[in-house]
Order: sequence, then structure tokens, then C-alpha cells
Amino acid sequence: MRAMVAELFGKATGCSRGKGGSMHLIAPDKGVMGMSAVVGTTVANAVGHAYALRFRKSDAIVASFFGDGATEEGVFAESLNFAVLKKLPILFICENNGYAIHTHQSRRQGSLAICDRARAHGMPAEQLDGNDLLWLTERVSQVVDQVRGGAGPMFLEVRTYRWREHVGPGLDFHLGYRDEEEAQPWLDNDAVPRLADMISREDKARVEREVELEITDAFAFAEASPYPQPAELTRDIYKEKN
Ligand SMILES: Cc1ncc(C[n+]2csc(CCOP(=O)(O)OP(=O)(O)O)c2C)c(N)n1
Ligand SMILES: [Mg+2]
Repeated sequence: MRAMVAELFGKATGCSRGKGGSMHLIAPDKGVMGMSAVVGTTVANAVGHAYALRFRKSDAIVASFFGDGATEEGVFAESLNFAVLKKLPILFICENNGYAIHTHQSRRQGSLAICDRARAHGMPAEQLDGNDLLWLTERVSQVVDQVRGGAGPMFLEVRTYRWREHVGPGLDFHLGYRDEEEAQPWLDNDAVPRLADMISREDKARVEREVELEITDAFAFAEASPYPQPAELTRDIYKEKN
């Protein structure tokens, strides 16, 4: 949390040493192999990493996260095809929130059945409800075991919804591309309060306290951290010699 928030502040203690910002977080020691602002590109990076894991005879698998918009990029099709061809240990997870910026999926895709497109490449695909966290956790762990066991790539489309504007904390219903009626069922059925209802009031208060503390601590850490030195400008451009 500290390294992530410090990165948002552009500080030297950030996980990308303050040079990545919100869209280029990376933490290989934690298994986070990198994010990119260019929609769809991490799908190919993830397939490449799965190929590397195969070479290294690692028992790790890759989970590649992307949005519904990313499935429209050419690189998406190329990456899925290659993953199936090489039977790579990778789980593709599409977080389908119905929108790419202000455009609904139905105005961008001839077929809304994203899973069918994954199946067309020759891999099993399944749609899951992103608000049902317990089933999501159980099903994903089953699928992870299958991928780890050598089943080859698998695809999950997880249905969800965007509450706020595309970037930022504001509401954007006044823009007219969607209405509150569409959003309300998602707000009412949100995963977090649904899960909170399953635990005791004391546990809920404790979790909230711990989370608030962790966030407050991370922001204080980020604010107190220094900015990167000018010499950082030319570091991490090419692979450094050890
Ligand atoms: C190749 C490319 N085209 C366009 C953009 C501009 N852009 C930024 S986010 C975004 C929408 C992405 O939608 P989706 O993949 O569904 O992700 P979401 O934000 O909904 O999670 C677009 C088009 C971009 N960053 N990269
Ligand atoms: Mg989306």
C-alpha cells in the first residue's frame, strides 16, 4: 500500500521509483509484472511471461487482468491464440464493467459474448458475477488449480459496473451516456456491503479500522517521501548490468 500510494505521488519510494505514476505500477517481487496505460498491451506481456515461466519450469501461473475494451484490440486475439497454441499456464480475467470510457459495449462490439470469442480460440471460458465474492473466490481457486495442473489457458469474464466517472471520483450521470437507473441495481447489490453483512458488527468495525489505518499510514508515508533524484532520469531505460 505504501509503495503504491507513493507511486501515485511520484515519490522515490514508489514501486516504480516515482517514474511510473498511477498507470505504470510494477512490483515483480510481489508477482505484479507491470501495468500499462495502453489498453490491451498487458495481455501480450502476460502471455510472454507465461512463456518464460514454462521455460523456467516454474509452477507459477499468470493472471492477466483487463477490461471489456481491451478485448477489442488486435493484440487480444493474437495473444489468446498464442496462449492456446503453446498451452501456456495463464488465466485471462476480463473485468467487464460495460463501458470503455463513455461508450457502452453494445456500441462497440458486434457480439457482446466475450466468452464466445475466447472459446473460438480454443479455450474454456466462463462468465462470473463480480458481486458474488464467495463463489468468485471458490471458482477462481478451482480454475487456478486446473491451469496450474497443466490444463492450458482459461478465460473468465467477471461482470461488474463502474460507479463513478472514467477517471476520478466524481459522478458523471449528467453527461448523458448512461443513467442512474442502470447503475442502481449494481449499487444496491455491491460486493463489499454484501460481504460485510455476513460478518459480525465488531468484525466489520475492526476491518474498517484496520483499512483506514493502512490507508492513512500510506498517504503519510507518501507525503513524507522525497522526489526522485535527477540521475533517475536515465536509469531503468535499458536493462542494467548486474
Ligand atoms: C490503445 C489505446 N486506445 C485508447 C486508449 C484510451 N483509453 C483509455 S482507457 C480506455 C477504455 C478502456 O476500457 P476497458 O478496457 O473496458 O477498461 P475499464 O476502464 O472499463 O476498466 C480507453 C479507450 C488507450 N489508453 N489505449
Ligand atoms: Mg470497461
